[in-house]
Amino acid sequence: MDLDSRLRQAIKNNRIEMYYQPILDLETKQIVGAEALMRWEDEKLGFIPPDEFILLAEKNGLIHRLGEIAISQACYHAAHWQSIAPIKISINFSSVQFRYCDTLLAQIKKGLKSSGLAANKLDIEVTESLLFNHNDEVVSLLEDLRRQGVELTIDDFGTGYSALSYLQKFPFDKLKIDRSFLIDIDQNASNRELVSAIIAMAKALNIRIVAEGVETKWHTEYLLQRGCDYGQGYYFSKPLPADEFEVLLTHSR
Ligand code: G
Ligand code: G
Ligand code: G
Ligand code: MN
Ligand code: NA
Repeated sequence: MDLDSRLRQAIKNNRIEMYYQPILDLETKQIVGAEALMRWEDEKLGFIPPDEFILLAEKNGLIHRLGEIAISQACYHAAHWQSIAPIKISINFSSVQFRYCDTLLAQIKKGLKSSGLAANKLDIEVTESLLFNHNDEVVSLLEDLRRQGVELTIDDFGTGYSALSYLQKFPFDKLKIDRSFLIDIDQNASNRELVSAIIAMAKALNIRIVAEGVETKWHTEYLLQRGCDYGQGYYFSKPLPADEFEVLLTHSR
């Protein structure tokens, strides 16, 4: 069976599962959110890397169905976790999912409604590429969501065609610094200056900053000292299945 058919089967058999990676307030060290990350474990092939199957799904159209699964699972879990802590849930959306804005809006509304999750607990992560070739429909969808209280985050910041003008044109709440900038930051002075500059720029625009790929104590201290708001990475926790994330969240309180 080819990967395409396997993915169809996996969707049918509920083999697509969301994992959750905590996002911490760097100052208080409290978990303030979680990023939902999609996982597919094939019976024969094991875990298929998300980069691989999401690219495939973007090509064969299954991405819209995967998006629906991500929204419904993540909203369901996040609604349940509100009784433990008032955390936000971040969901990734690829630009292809914005090709059908009506469908996407309907999926998000349904996810919120059927889970009972408040819109202000939902955070939507999009990449710079969405804005590179944007159309008016995308802009009004983002504005519509934001009016309802949904947060917008620009993901993988600094890796795409960064036309900085969009940061002023679009109403982003947060900016996520791509983890590639942090990898060797303790030794690479130019990456260090880049991270510093990104944080300063976001602050000037009143956008909060998340650093991903936080792997060491050094990272957390550097980021905190530079005024970065939130951190996410293996230093705190890898992405976890919902039940394991729930244990972590419970014990962190
Ligand atoms: O854990 P990591 O290997 O999870 O994820 C690889 C990439 O796959 C991430 O950069 C992320 O953007 C993408 N990804 C993970 N989960 C989802 C999802 O639910 N929807 C979309 N569109 N992309 C996702
Ligand atoms: O999430 P992270 O970047 O750590 O994941 C790297 C790869 O390992 C991903 O492609 C993912 O599908 C897979 N993976 C994530 N969590 C687990 C896990 O708990 N067990 C196994 N075997 N693979 C995982
Ligand atoms: O959507 P996005 O590209 O931002 O997805 C985040 C990716 O980063 C996921 O693949 C996740 O497993 C991975 N990730 C999360 N924390 C770390 C980390 O500390 N180090 C590395 N190398 N990868 C991480
Ligand atoms: Mn992301
Ligand atoms: Na990223």
